[in-house]
Amino acid sequence: MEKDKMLVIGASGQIGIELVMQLRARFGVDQVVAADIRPAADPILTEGPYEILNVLNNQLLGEIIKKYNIKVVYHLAAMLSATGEQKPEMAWDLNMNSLFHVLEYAKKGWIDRIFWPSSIAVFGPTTPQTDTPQFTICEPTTVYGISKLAGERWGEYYHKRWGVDVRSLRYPGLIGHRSAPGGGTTDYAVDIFYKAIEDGKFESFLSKDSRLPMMYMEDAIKATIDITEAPSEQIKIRSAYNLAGISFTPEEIAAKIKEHLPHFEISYAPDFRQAIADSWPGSINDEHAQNDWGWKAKYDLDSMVKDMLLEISKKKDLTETIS
Ligand code: AKB
Repeated sequence: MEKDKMLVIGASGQIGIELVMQLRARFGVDQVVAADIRPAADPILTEGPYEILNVLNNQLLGEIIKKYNIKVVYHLAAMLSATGEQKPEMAWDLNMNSLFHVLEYAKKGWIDRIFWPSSIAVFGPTTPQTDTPQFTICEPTTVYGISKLAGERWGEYYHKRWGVDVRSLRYPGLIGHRSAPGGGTTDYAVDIFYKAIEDGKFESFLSKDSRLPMMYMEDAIKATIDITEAPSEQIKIRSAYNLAGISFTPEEIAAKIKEHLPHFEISYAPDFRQAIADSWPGSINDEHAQNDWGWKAKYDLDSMVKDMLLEISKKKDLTETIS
């Protein structure tokens, strides 16, 4: 039997690069087509098929789906929370219309399965802030959050009405060493590692006690592949699953980094992103993901910080600076 071919849209982004690598390692290099609006951000991406694709170009998307006989689409392209507030119309256009393109190809039967990420940005100031339940008040205040919430509703609608097999996770802030995030409110939690290693100091754009849900990239990739590969009947929620990893504040992560880099100093200069962070919960309850398809995060703050410092200093040939 021919194995399902996969397309990763947004392959040059923070999650895309790592997802393509993992999928190719598991299913074979030629099974996974990487696509992005820009040329490959990492040479590893062009070890297999790589296509330049603006996902708003619906015709080209269709041609790529046909050309490779794609059956599974991971649609990661989106404008995130901070950039979305600078360009609200563009964010809405990209985040919504690209999703419709993919949903429609599934409705027409060209593709069989879709993974599309939602985010903790669907929550807002009226959401319970601690151990946020799966089913709760969602009144997002950012255009990104509004687009993700609308996308969740549309995903569930396409599933119920036309049987489209769409699966989604509410990603927390994602932390990885292979590629930089772009335009998010949780990006500080990646930058802090580079600045700690390179400069010994970091200025946080969030206040010291802004607690946010985060996750190490290895866990996020595992969750993404696990939910997409799970038997359809296990996926009982077709909007998006809550997903929990590690919750911490800038002060707490700085203290952890200081255990390895004693001279590291953090300072705080909150900017417009503070209001976005303040509207999001501090921790997430993901028992539905645990019960339905067996989700469990592996990394805690200790192991994530150790791994990030080690991997970044290896890249920079600075391993001896980490204790
Ligand atoms: C962002 O900060 O916008 C993203 C997210 C939480 O979805 N990382």
